[in-house]
Amino acid sequence: MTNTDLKALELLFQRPLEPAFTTRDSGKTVLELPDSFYTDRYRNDTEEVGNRFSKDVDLKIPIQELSNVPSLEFTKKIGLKNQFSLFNNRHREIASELITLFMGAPNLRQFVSLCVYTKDRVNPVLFQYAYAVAVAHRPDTREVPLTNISQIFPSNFVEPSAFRDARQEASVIGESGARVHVDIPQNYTASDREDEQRLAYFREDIGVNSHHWHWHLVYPTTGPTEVVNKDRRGELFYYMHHQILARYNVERFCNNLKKVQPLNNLRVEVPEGYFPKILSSTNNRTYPARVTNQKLRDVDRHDGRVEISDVERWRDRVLAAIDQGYVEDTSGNRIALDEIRGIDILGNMIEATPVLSINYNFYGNLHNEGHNIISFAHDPDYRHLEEFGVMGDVTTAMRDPIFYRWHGFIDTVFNKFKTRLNPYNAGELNFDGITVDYIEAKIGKSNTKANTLLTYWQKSSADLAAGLDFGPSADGNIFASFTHLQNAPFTYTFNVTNNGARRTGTCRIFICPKVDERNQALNLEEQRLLAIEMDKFTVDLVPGENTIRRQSTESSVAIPFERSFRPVGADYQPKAADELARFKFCGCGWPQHLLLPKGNAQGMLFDLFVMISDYSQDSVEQPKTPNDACSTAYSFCGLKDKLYPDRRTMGYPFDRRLPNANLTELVGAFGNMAKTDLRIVFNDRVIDKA
Ligand SMILES: [Cu+2]
Repeated sequence: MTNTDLKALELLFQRPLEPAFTTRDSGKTVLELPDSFYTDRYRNDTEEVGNRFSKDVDLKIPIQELSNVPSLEFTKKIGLKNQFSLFNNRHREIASELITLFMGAPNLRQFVSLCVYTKDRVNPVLFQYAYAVAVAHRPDTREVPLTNISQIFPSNFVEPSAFRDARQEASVIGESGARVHVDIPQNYTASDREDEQRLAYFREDIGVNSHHWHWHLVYPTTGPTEVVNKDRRGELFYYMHHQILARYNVERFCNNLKKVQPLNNLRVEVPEGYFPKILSSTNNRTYPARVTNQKLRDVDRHDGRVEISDVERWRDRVLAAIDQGYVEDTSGNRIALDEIRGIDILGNMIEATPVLSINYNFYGNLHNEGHNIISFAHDPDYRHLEEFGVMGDVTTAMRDPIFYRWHGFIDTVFNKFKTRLNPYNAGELNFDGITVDYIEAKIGKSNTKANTLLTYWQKSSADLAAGLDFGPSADGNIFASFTHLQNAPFTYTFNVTNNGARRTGTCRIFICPKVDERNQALNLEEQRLLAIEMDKFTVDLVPGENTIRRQSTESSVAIPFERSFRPVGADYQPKAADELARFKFCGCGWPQHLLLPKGNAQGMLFDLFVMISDYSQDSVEQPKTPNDACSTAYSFCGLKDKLYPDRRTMGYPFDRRLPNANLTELVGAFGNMAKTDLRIVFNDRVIDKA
């Protein structure tokens, strides 16, 4: 791939609402379109328009004619100014067709041409989604980094009044080259009268929401089979969302709130209201709010229909299948829900993906349609001409407290299945001859106490200019500062004795809360369901003593802040291949700054748990596809073009019941496990990022 191709692909992520012929990259680069590419609006002035935008540019990228001009009629059901939703069946089908079209472009140049041609003719959010999915999955765009969604559509992520300030500042500062810093306030969606507001820092975090978008981009529910049918996709749907719920519930304990109440009854009023305040880029309106005590109703709109009774029927069929221990496919064959494949079948069936569900007509579309019913609660029959609320959009759904109630319900369904399986037995848990003798977690500085970890507020800034359709001609100058939770980096140290020959183990680190919001001790079953995965990695164990050290920043679940907000624009121009690899960041992964729960001022108590399992039972024979530099957060996101790199079911050993009465007995019974008390202390100070 040449740098020009790379550049063209990168430019398509910028300024999503402006026509393709306008300059990008701080006015330095322009795409030169064939006349036939101009939409009707500009067709008569192609020369004038073309000249105007190519005057002072450094780089003109000529775009090839299309060998095959596609009909885009099928996209017209989503208007250019409509909201686009991955939960909407019709939207998903259109997206799937567009992805198929993009995947089918015969070569890279034609792919670029096709995307440039399509960009100004379809809904901009639909385009960005289908384009990103294609870039993430085409073999010839492997090297192209995906731009973080918060940089493409910043208004979906931050308080809109900040943009007014930015616009003003930008016009004053103009082209002086100075950086505009805009402060994004915390706590703008509700006051402290609303208890749920205590979790706003988590729900409205930019990293959390962009992770969620990215996950659903890597794991779409519809599209060409090679894009949808990924190894253990359904299981990962369960596990990634299960971990989000565990983290959210623990975060609630830290803030003196009880666990989320699963939304298992759609017929009663929903006490949690939510007023998002953020703007949709496509129609410049705020996302609709949901008032306190809103009743959910059947949805009957031109863009979708679903009855609450549909969802209830699917729910009952899914639960019946779990109770019976098997599902029925479309020919009536019974397929057992066993320990290995059962969870994967259920994941694809409950989400649901029509491509992979074992019986889409019968088990329906439980999770997605729940999102729809909730997201249209304010205008279920379109009488007020309102679009969906934040629950209808994967970039914004996690902002709303009800997301966790709905997913809390979905999670209880999966947990019911897991609880029906036999508890793990000794043979499935032990690793003969391996003993973990000592474990600790310690903050880097030498004078700190072991097993006391620290969280605080940090003020960081991200460049959001690429997605802003206003401002000085110099992009890359608008920085938004926002305050988010942060943790002091720490190191795990484990001493392990190997009484056998040299071998490999998988080190699995979790933290489990010891008490709930009332300071009541949790039992093993409760701890198991709230266990937070912190890290997973392989270790080489020589005979005798081994000391294992691991940095918190190396975690297999998280990606660093810088990776969530990769710089875009003119300054970002990697050239050599190795440099490219270094820059090749991908946005799927839990944000590192939320790796630890907040804890509290007194120090919230956890069990730090480590287990070393037998790698010969864990390892997976991988296909010989090239390694992908960016996929470090594999626990939640898998590996690109590879199998999920751990043969055990996800969440092992906490995904099934355990044979002991409590965690102390479990660790006592198995030498390859150990635990220690861990305290997470929250320091209520804001520290500027250096
Ligand atoms: Cu999701």
